[in-house]
Amino acid sequence: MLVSQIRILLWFCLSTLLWMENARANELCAEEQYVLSEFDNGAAWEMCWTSRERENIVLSNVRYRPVNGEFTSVFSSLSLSQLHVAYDDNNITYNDVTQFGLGTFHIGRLNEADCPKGELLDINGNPGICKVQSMGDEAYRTANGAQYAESVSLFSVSHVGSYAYLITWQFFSDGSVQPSIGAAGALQRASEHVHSAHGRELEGSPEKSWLSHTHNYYWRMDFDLGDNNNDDKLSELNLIPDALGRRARQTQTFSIEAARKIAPQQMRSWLVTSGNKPVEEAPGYSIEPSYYGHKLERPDIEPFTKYDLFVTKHKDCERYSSENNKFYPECGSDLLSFVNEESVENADIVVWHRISFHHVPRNEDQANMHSHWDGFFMRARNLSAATPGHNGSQGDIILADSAVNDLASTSLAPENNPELRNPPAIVVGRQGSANLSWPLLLIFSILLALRTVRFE
Ligand SMILES: [Cu+2]
Repeated sequence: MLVSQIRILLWFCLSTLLWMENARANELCAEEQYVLSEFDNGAAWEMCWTSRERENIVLSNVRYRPVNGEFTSVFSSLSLSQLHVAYDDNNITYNDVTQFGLGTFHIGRLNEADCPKGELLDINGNPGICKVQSMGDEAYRTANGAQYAESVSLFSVSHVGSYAYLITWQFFSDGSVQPSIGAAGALQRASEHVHSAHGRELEGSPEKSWLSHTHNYYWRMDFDLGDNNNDDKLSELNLIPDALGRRARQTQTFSIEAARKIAPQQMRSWLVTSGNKPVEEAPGYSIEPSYYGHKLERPDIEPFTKYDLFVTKHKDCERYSSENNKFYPECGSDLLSFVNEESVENADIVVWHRISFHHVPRNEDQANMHSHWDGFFMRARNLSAATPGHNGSQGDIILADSAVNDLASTSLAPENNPELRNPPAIVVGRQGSANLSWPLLLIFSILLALRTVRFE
């Protein structure tokens, strides 16, 4: 009798906890579009996804939970805002997102072999997204062992013409984010001019030349760091060399909309920060153009191609980096027209970034092209006071037991090294939720035990 009463009580608790977990998902989006990934170091990402006809995957309500912290907003939305492909003969320019779209029937149907160790998510009833949590490569190594760069990736494949684009968003346990795109499929265009300087004649493909072209990938990041949507800032970091071989750091914060160029000579990067603290101290992200070997500039034809990074004041009708007015005639045509001196102070800002890949066809591109990966990093900056997860207790997990004993009297021991002692996570804002995993596990265990009792 007592056992059945306990069981009813526990089922009630279990239902309540499950309801609370679902309520958490529903707070942000429908359960089937909600993604939560928790990592060994205690950090986590949560977000919602949707598939649009033009952009395909759009992520929204993207939040990070630092080690020892609570969930806090990072982006209100992330999307690919254009796939601009300019051919070297300038006979044609594709704007794949607005011309064809990456969603609906362009979405590749994935199978388990496409998503090893991952989970397939359905887009309108078909498996179209692979979500995979990965140990990744080494994040860092100490004298006694390695910690791996845990991450969660979402990718989807869009077939446009002969190309297949593997569009990927990767979120790391240290709070960093890496958008990337793999260009695969097959070559698209050939010219009948066999010796064209704009292309190459390939083995087994006589009397034509396959044309060189530039893939310009444009990402749109609507940053919303912390609770306040209107206190994010974009700053540019330049390191200016002098005749004595030194470099001085210069930081400029933009007060109005701006269009900027990648400048490797000045080690240029950009910082997105939140709140009123000085830029150097404020929590945020550093945008690093890691793959900038090529760059398309056609100022006479498409002036917006002169620039690589833009900051604009958020507008719903500014969604595509080019051909925007095809769908939103009330707004500008391209990124450069969005930059029209509006203030970005105390405003919701959107950051746009372009990476170019110039593709000279190779014999090896036929019949199937290997994926050529391009992307960039948004690295967590000032989100944690020290290496995330490498605090005293986590150190014990990383290090073997014997190693911990060996270290007890050295400066590497957590108690002797202030940097290793519980570095407090800096929380950008508060959008907390209780971690319900433990109570759920406990109740499940007791219920299981009671089941066993009954069957005996
Ligand atoms: Cu190509």
